[in-house]
Amino acid sequence: MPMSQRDENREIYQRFAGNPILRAADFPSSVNAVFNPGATEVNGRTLLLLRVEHRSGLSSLVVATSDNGLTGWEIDQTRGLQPRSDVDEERWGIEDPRITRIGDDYYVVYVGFSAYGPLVSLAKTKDFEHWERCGVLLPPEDKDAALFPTIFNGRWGLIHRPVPAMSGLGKHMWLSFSPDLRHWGETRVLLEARLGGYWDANKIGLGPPPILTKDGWLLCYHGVRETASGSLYRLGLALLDRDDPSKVLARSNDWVFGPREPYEQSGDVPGVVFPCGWILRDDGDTLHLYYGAADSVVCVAETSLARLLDHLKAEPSGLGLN
Ligand code: BMA
Repeated sequence: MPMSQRDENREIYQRFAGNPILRAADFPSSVNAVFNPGATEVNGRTLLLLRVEHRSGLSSLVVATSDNGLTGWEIDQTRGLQPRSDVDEERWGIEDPRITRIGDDYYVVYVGFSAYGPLVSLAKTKDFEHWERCGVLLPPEDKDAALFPTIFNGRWGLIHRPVPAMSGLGKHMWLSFSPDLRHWGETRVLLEARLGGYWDANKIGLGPPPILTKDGWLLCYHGVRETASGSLYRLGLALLDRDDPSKVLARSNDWVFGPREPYEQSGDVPGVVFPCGWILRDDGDTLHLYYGAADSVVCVAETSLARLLDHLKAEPSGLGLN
């Protein structure tokens, strides 16, 4: 894809020169912002499930599609998911969808902004027009959740990020399992936020759903650094065991993607790159990462799966693969 002029070879992700690919002005109606999309493929086209923040401040999810995943986006406001205003669980909107495809079914795990704080909910669809709501999976405060596309010994796996009462000790990524997508248990910490001066100290959360690779489950996660001028959201990588995803095989020491361009540095929340979806293309190596920039617009960056795995293997974290 045509890259941004400023992307040098040492960068693992190459930004698309046409970023942002979608913004509020692209909507026929007046909306505040469009960001943090889930991503998948439907009938050979790229489909983004956009978080659209209305001028009320509340968000809903709207479909946009494109033939090549980069240009020619068509927004379809008849498809997507609206919050249920008649229930407490979605009182203040729905946000940040992560899409996991299993066969012809798309499982969308999203954040419900409930009357009691953010929680994790699930809805199922085949066409992003007709939906089966599966209800709340985990109570507040919890978010940044996605399903694995595989069943582990008869159990579904879900990565999520609860905020416990003693969250001063760190907001970590957790893993839970369920036999039926309703009852969740076997809950344990999966990846801890680091401490001190690290880029991912104190608060981390999953980005897009895990991708299965020859070396295990690849994770992209965000780390939040608090600075004098606000929070900086940057991305790191981790790798989990294919059969037992509670085993962390590798984790990047350094962040691999962070806010840099003007559209990432200025907006409603400056200094944020926040991906909820990525798509591995048919060559098995090209990976498109779809992310919200500055909580205002939607962007895409490209990388190579092999390059991400090589990066993880070369990390000095002591968790390297052999
Ligand atoms: C997180 C989520 C995201 C948002 C990010 C930066 O907590 O709420 O939706 O993009 O903060 O504001």
